This record gives sequence, structure tokens and C-alpha cells, in this order.
Amino acid sequence: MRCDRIWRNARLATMAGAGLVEDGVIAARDGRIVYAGAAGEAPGFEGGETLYCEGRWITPGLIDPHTHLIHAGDRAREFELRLAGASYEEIARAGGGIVSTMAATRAASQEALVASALPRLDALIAEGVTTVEVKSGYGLSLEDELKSLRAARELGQRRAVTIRTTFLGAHALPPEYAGDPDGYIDLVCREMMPAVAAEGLADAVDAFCEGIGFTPAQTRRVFEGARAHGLPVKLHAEQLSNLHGAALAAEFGALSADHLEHLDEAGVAAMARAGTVATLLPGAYYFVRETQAPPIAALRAAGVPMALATDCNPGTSPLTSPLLAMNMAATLFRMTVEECLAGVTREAARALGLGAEIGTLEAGKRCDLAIWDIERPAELVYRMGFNPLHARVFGGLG
Ligand code: DI6
Ligand code: FE
Repeated sequence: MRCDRIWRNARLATMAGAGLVEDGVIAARDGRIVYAGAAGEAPGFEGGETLYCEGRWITPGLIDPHTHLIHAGDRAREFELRLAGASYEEIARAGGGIVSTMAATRAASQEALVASALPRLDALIAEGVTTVEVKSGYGLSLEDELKSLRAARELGQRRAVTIRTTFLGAHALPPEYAGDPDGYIDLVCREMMPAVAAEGLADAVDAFCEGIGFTPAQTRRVFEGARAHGLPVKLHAEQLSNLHGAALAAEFGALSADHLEHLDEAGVAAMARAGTVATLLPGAYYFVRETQAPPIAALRAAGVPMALATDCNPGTSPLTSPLLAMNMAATLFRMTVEECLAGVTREAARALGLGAEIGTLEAGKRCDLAIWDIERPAELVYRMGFNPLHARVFGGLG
């Protein structure tokens, strides 16, 4: 078998049928895996450079399937107010919260947005991330949403990483539409979405279905608009209350419903039927000191795939560590090590509609790898604030 790079003496967490492989080999050609499995069953390889991994573990490159990396400013002051007793919802209603980040984001140039996002992206990359979803949603005007999505796309040119962009125009109500959320949804559907689609700036459409966000009826209009433009949908659902957003998302065949702390049995069943991934965001759960965890046991029993993401955003999850997200998912949500690892690889790929392309170590997939200095995969979940990444491979290179 011809290949241009071979990794030998590795242990593999394939996240696929082959499971864990003790004496493993990965071979790549033209950026794709041509073989991943046991050395004893490997075909003969011709050509290429051989890298010896000295027993290190290789996982698929990590995938962060829900971030708000593009934003300006920070909310450290608001954090202090919350420490002094103010609630997230109180701050949002008083004009702080999302709207304060909106003002900073509107004032920033595309270049400034890219520059401020790069250190956050670099923190993800340093932990073996090879694919990141990035949402708009802090511009909240036609021009500023387009600027945010262009900045997000530019991140993929500035670093060796796959960026998937999501249009989140329906994130919050901008002050100029105070009292007229339906008017703002008109703008989202009639002006923003067509412009975003015409420029090919988004891979999916998202909304924030919540008391401090948009109603299910408004969310439905956003989804209908997305469908008209041939864009898949995802949803911030059941984060602070249960508005049955996950079932609505499932009705539209959503790639994922995200957060889900207040998800009920009917929502779980709807997601299972639709094949909608549950993207869980333990960083936000932790940071807002939520006490109701997502219904992990019910999701597991129903066979709903569970992805994990940082939700990196300035207000509720200033987190840039997928490794810590895994630790939190295990300790706070009681997810297993296997579920946590699948959550940042195979299931995260599905949450982005990229299940055929990335997320497992299998022939035919892109050769995106993370190589770790660990003795067993559980160490990736067990440690807090320690990064055992040895090397990262993006499209066979690196
Ligand atoms: N849910 C969240 O947790 C973030 N957005 C959302 O829809 C919060 C965004 C922020 O506070 O800036
Ligand atoms: Fe979010």
C-alpha cells in the first residue's frame, strides 16, 4: 500500500469499530488515513516517512463543536458583579451581558476580531484541536454579523485548523429593536440570512431559544428561513428553562441541540428519533453555577449521541480547554471516560455534520490526529489543567 507518512509503535483510541489498539499503526496518503489498526494486521507499506511514537496514544484530532470565539472585549467586571450576588439574567436585563459584548464587537474591525480570537483559538489548538465551530451572534446587525462570520472564516486561513461557521443572528435582541423581537427576526430572516447564504459564510444556522433569547415561534421562523436556504440548523435549547426547543430542533432535523440542562423526556425522545446530537456544555453549567444537570442517563438510554464543547464565550463559559470540559463532563455530569472522549471526537463530528470526514481513526477519514504523552486514555479526562499533548497532525502534516 502506498503512503506518504506512517506512525508506528502507537496505541490507538480509534473511536471506531477497532476500539483501542495496543500495537497500532496509522498510515496516511494525501492527507487521508489509508490504514489505522493493529500492526500485526497491517498491509505492507511503500514509500513515506516513518515516525515512531514510543507507545504514545493517538486519538482523532479533537473537535470543539460549539464556540463563540469571535467577540470583542471581556466580561470580567460582570463576573465580579456575579460574585457579589447579581444573577446572569439580572445582568442581561440591565443591559449588561450579551448586549455589552455586542457593543464591543460592533466597534471592532474584522482584523481586530481575528486578532482577539487567535489567542483563544491557539489555546484550543495547543490541546490537540483540529476542527472548531465558530458562531456569529455578537454583531446583531447585517453588517456586523457578516463581519463576524468573515472573521471566523479568516481564522481558518491564519491557522492549520478546520473552521465551521454558524450564523447565530438570533442570539439576543439588539437595543434598537427593544420591544420588537418579531421585527428583529424579520431582519434575521429577510436580510441577514440571504446575505450570509449568498456569500457562503455559514455552514449552519443557530438560535438562542430562551426567556432572555427568542420564543419557540420566533425560533421556528429562523429554522424555516434556514431550510429555505438549504442550511442545517442547531439550537441553544433548554439552557435556563424548558421551552421545548430541543423537540422543535428535532422537528427540523437539527444537527444538534445544545446545553439541555432543562431537557425533558419528550425532548429526549424527539432527539433520538431525529438523530439530533446532544451537545453538552459543562463549562457554562459550571460558570453560571447551574444546579440542574442535563438528563445524561435518559440521553444515554435513548441512544442520543452526546458531544462536548467548550462553548467558549465571554459571558457564561470563558473556557478554552476541551480537556477541562471533559473533566467537568465526567465529574459534574457523570459521563464515562469513553463518552467524554467520543464527545470531543466522533460525536462532535456528527454535531457538525462531518461524521463521514473526521472524528475517528479509520481509513478514508482526514488524517487529523492528536498524539498524547499518557499511559491510558482516562488520563485525558482525569487531570485538571494539565496538557499532555505531544504532537498534533492536521491533514497528515504537522
Ligand atoms: N447561551 C450562552 O450561554 C451564551 N449564549 C447563549 O445563547 C451566553 C452568551 C453571553 O452571555 O455572552
Ligand atoms: Fe453557546
